[in-house]
Amino acid sequence: MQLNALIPMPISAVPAEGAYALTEKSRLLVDPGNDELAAIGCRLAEQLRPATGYALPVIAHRLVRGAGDLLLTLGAKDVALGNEGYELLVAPEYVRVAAPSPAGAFWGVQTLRQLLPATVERPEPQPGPWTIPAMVVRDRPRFPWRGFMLDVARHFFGVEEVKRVIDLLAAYKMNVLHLHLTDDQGWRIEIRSWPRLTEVGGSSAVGGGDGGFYTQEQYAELVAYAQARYVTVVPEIEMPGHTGAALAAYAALNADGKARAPYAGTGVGHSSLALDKKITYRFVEDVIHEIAGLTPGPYLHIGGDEAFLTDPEGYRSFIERIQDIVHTHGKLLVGTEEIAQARLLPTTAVLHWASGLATQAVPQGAKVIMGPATRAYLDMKYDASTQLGLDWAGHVEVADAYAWDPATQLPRVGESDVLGVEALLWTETVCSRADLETMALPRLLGIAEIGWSPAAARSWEEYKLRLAANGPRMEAMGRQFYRSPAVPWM
Ligand code: TNX
Repeated sequence: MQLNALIPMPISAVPAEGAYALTEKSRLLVDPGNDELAAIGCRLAEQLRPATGYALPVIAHRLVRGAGDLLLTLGAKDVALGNEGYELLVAPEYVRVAAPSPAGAFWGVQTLRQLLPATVERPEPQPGPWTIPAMVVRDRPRFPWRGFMLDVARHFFGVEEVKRVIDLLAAYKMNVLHLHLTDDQGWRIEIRSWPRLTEVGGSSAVGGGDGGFYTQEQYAELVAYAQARYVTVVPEIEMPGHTGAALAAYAALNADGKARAPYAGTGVGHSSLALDKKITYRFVEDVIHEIAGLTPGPYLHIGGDEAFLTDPEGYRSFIERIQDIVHTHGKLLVGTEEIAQARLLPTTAVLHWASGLATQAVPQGAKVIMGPATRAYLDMKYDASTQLGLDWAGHVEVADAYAWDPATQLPRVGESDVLGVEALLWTETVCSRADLETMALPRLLGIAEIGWSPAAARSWEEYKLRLAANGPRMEAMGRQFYRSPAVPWM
């Protein structure tokens, strides 16, 4: 029963005799001497305590296990599990999550959570019982990049809201949060050497709202929160287009030396950094320097799309120059597929969203992240009756977001050229938590599965039943979601 509700579907799950029960005597036993594993155990205990009401002590000790105990161990030496794989043994007497790495153990714990009744996600005591049918799960992801982009520039989302997003990503084994931090309508991250970026650029939003921004302390808190959940934050500072907020903050960045007015509309392609001004490169250097310092992860994203005000040659040399700056700061570049028109380093990755330009990245050795707008843009309306959202890429029903494969999207971009998948939520029409969740859910779960589960095992007819079974779980987590008529919700 619960096995049929897992998302993403594991590579293999073999049922066995009997069932495990979590009880008030259960303890969480973790390998001694490993703080990271102990932290994963503590987080699991925190998640299970409210609904179960059990004490669930976390004990870093190789104790003889007792009935009902949960074990987390890095004892799995199986190289086939890779960096993020795990083995989950559910026996009548105990449960053991074994992985070669803490990340794998963390993903194994997420599977374990989903095997418990959905009510375990509720914030207040529930009757239980907390049983799981015995089984052995062996699992690992298909792609290393399983991403979600949140546009905090068009409408701002504060620290608590983004933490809720991180919780959601982690629950479905997504491991990249790409934050679109700057655009025409807003600049959302404090840059100490250029304070007007947030003083001026932070105070606008689509529709003329209040805006907002993260101080560097707040941003660091978000990054740490994500890191503790094995989610890498990829910051995006968009350039050379989509720079209206910076151009409003600093007159000198404009080609004509005049500050632009703050922009609250939803048009695109009408702003550009001045590619032939020296100050532009000092600005980019300073910003990348500060952002790199806030980023433990390997990637910095520079956007690069819809740079309609630049000529092709100027655009190419600008991107190459920025790529060098990012590289000099010890980071790897990510951009939209337009940057593949420039000379790319083989460590660079490009996002495919709406053209075939990503194919030009592959002969250069660069990798492709698949986020086709017709499948993975969570700001597209589900159908004609959807209140929020846009429709320039068509309607994206829940089945459309699920029934596609990253390795067959573009000619000459095959499995080994693909770094992973990304679901993107642009927020021109998305203002609140409810808006965010009803556009992201349930389509995000489909993209999570595409990034994790083998293609051969996937079919919409089977998936929609698991998705239906996930309805009560999303509800128990306090999430809003779109009840597509194509899904037989329970
Ligand atoms: C295109 S996707 C854009 C965004 C918009 C989005 C709306 C991309 C790289 N550029 O600036 O917000 O469409 O769907």
